[in-house]
Amino acid sequence: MESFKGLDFYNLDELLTQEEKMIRKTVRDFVDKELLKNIAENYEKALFPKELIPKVGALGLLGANLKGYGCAELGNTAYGLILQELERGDSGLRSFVSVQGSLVMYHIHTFGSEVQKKKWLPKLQKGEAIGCFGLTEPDSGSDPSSMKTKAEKKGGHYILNGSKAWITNGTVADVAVIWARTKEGIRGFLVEKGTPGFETRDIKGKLALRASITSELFLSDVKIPEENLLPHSEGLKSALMCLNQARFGISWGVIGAAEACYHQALEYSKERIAFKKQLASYQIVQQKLAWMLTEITKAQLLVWRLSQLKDQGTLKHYHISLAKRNNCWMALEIARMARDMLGANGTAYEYIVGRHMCNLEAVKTYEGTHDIHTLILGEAITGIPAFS
Ligand code: TGC
Ligand code: FAD
Repeated sequence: MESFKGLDFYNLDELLTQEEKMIRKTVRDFVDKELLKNIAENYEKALFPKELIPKVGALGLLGANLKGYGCAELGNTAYGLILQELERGDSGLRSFVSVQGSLVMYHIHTFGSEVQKKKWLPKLQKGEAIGCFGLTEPDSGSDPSSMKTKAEKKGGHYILNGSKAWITNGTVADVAVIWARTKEGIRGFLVEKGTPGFETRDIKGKLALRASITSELFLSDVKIPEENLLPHSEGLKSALMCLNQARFGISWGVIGAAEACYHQALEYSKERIAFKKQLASYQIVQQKLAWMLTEITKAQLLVWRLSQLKDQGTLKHYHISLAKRNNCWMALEIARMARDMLGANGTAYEYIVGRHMCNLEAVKTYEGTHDIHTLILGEAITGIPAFS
């Protein structure tokens, strides 16, 4: 089959700078050479390709849209294109880069002290340290405001008790951002690997994101110095601000997975013969391809505008919800349709569509489910919150 050339039905490349196109090409080549060669096997064996971490660090992909501390200081379109190309390969590596950059580094960058920034950001940027972001708990995902994890101030320390579930990178993280309830409200803390009372365990048997590490975190009388409180994090709002960054990246990223599925479905239907003719010659198949192309093009236009709004500082969280909700739905529907168009072959690891389809089920759920983003939009439209 032909190698991937991108999908640009509306000549949107005309809106990109030379630098943005060069960055996209660099990441596209990296994904082709380094990620795709082993991803089917990694997925089957449920292995995250850890060996790629120093490479994504060296390419400047971690925290790429942040300023200072060794970060690449790229614009938001370039950052989006990076995530798009990574997710064309697999949502797992894109998740790693999203969590490290948008949830952990952004969090320390925005709410941390200068000491915390100098200690962690350069190492996280190079991939020499790994971070995770612990918001979800076994009994609360969509509703993080009912978290049970507590942090009690005792002298110059905080004592943390509780647990977190479904945390990307949990068992390999050198530093965990832990959200916990204090007398003053919900705050973010840095808990370092090896701190007594802090244990992690991988979640096994996942159907989705198998080439990604997902873990449980357990905190039992974990004593951390008060300097590990993120001094500028204030309430759940600070956590939600981190989610905005990751949701923005996911809105871009899933377009890559959708493009990969479209490309494979198109190539397959041109080669596969049924009833003595190419599949691509049948009207039902062409209708499916036309629908896919239309939805991908609409999604590309959404994120292009989203990046403009982010660059000019006028982006609102409900703008991001519209794109996260639409683009995850679009990518998942395209992956399901492409899987179907490949018949039985679509269920095999040799083809990419089944893997993307399973991944996208999780991507639609994390960072706010489809329903939660519907409710966020409902509140933006009516002014009436309908979460509870
Ligand atoms: P609510 O009372 O609505 O809001 C509390 C305060 O925060 C403000 N706010 C936001 N601010 C910035 N960004 C946002 N997205 C915001 N959403 C709300 C809000 O205006 C209010 O401010 P103020 O000044 O009045 O205090 O809070 P709520 O408890 O009712 O919850 C709202 C809800 C349901 C939308 C929110 O909790 C939510 O988004 N839930 C979904 C949880 C979620 O997305 N979890 C993701 C965990 S991390 C993850 O999944 C990583 S996956 C790995 C990867 O990224 O690859
Ligand atoms: P629930 O909140 O229990 O929702 C179950 C169903 O109920 C959903 O369909 C939901 O839409 C619906 N629902 C909930 N509330 C309402 C309502 N008010 N009205 C109507 N319907 C409603 N979390 C982190 O903190 N850090 C991570 O790094 C992280 N990584 C993840 C990696 C993976 C692979 C996965 C699968 C999840 C990860 N998560 C992470 C957790 C993720 O954010 C949550 O799974 C997600 O927020 C949904 O929460 P839940 O699973 O508890 O579902």
